[in-house]
Amino acid sequence: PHLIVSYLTSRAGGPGSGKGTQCANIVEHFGYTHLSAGDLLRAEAQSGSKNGTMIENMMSEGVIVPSEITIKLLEKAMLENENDKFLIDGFPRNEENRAAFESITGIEPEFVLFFDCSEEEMERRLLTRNQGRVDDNIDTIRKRFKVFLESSLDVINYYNSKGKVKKIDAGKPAGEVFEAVKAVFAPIR
Ligand code: UP5
Ligand code: MG
Repeated sequence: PHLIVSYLTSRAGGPGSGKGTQCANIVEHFGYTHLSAGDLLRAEAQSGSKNGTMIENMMSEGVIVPSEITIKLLEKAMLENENDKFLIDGFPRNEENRAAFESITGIEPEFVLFFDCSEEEMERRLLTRNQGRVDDNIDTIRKRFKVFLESSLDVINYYNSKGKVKKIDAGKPAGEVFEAVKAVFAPIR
């Protein structure tokens, strides 16, 4: 609607690959507004809205919440913000999410950051995060990995075929990962 997005980046790494961590760095250095689909859904679940319980249950099973709910939250957050540079974290998670978002909003990402990390390392990170997330237990973590491989990788493949994916080795310490991220953002600053 009344929104001009000059750069919309969406990021798609597996659970625990460091999306949230690197988004915080990108915001600080490059002036983007960070929109984590997972954080928006967690807030919606806690707000006691009519979909709250369903969202909470779906997240504790590691499954993908219906597109219309997530897209509405993302759209609202973009409209409420004056920035025109958004960093969308953890969305789209499947091809249906992607197609629905693009057709409803008319927005396509400038590029997609793919944080490539081994499952062993992601599992280690999630099990030691300790922030009380309903999905940071070994059973749900395994389900999240399965959903990522079965559904989310399709989105990476789609954007890769359009030449939009920037792959980052996310298995290194966070500071080194950010050096690689900076190299992607610096030219478009
Ligand atoms: N850490 C980070 N980087 C590190 C590094 N380089 N070396 C060592 N440690 C590192 O990091 C995870 C932990 O690792 C932290 O303790 C961090 O300090 C450390 P973080 O930056 O939080 O990783 P991130 O990739 O953001 O992990 P997250 O768990 O948030 O990823 P998910 O993709 O699982 O979570 P998200 O919140 O995006 O989604 C959760 C659920 O919401 C989904 O399973 C799904 O049910 C639902 N959802 C939808 O349905 N639709 C959506 O569109 C989005 C989510
Ligand atoms: Mg996150």
